[in-house]
Amino acid sequence: MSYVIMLQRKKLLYCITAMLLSLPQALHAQTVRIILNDWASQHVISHIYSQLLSKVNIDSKFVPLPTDGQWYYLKYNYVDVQVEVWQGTMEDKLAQLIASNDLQEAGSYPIETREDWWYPSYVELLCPKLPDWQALNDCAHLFSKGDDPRGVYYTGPWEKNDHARVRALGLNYRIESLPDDAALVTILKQAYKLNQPVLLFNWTPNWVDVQYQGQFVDFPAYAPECETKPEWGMNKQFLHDCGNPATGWIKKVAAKEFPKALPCAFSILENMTFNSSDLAQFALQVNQQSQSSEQVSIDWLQHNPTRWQHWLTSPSCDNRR
Ligand code: TMO
Repeated sequence: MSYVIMLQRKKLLYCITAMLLSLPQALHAQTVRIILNDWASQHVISHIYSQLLSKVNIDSKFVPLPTDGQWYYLKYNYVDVQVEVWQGTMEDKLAQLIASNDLQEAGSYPIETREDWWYPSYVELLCPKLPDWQALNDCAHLFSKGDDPRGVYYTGPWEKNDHARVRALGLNYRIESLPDDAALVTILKQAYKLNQPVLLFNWTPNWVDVQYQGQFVDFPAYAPECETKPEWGMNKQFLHDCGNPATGWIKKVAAKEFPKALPCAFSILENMTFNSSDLAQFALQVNQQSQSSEQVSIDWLQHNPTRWQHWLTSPSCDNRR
């Protein structure tokens, strides 16, 4: 008998300890932690979301994280939201966390994306068989630098499979990884000014759509098996003998607990939507016109009340405005 009582006491003690331990967590949960990655439109939308939250009296803060590192933080609830998850660069990890029920999707934007190797149109005068990827090796010298005869492909911190693709497709290229979109912008602008061949990671929608003419390289068409079954595709030994999806999605995601913890904030995330020209315009203002992403977000909210006002009107936000 006394043994049972002791057990129950112990249980109670555990309960109280657990409650005390989770208290800071619960208080903390009121501030929405928004992930900032490393390209312009993602920054602008993060700022817009933060300001929408402030209109319903919800605090938020930004947590800078690389795309690769963000999944751990989302899974363990150290951050709440990522507003721009692109298929071409982030599908693998996203799919894993959805499959293990560790992440909450919050809808897609009505946007068709592409993220892949890209060159300005004037390069085709020197390498007319482009955009076919099989032209790349014959034209490697156009993109080489210094004594190394291999072509150079510039990319950012996002794309994970380039080395594997270079190997699987036998490309005579080396990869230079740059820290963020601004570094890629510098390379592209410089080459464009001098009409020099350049091969770099680009995506659409982006400011480049509005300012420059260019093409994505056509690699063998993407299929999910290309990344999971070595025997798929032209190289029977290696994965990644294909391009990125030619029409990819962009999704919004949240930590698993977020919808329950802050239903109003989650409903705003779900309602918030942007189209291709919005994203291209955001990138243009930041990457080309040197405006801060915060300023771009303030301007957008000022000029587009009819777009966002109804994003704040879900019943879960009723007592907040
Ligand atoms: C994820 N990104 C837009 C940089 O390709």
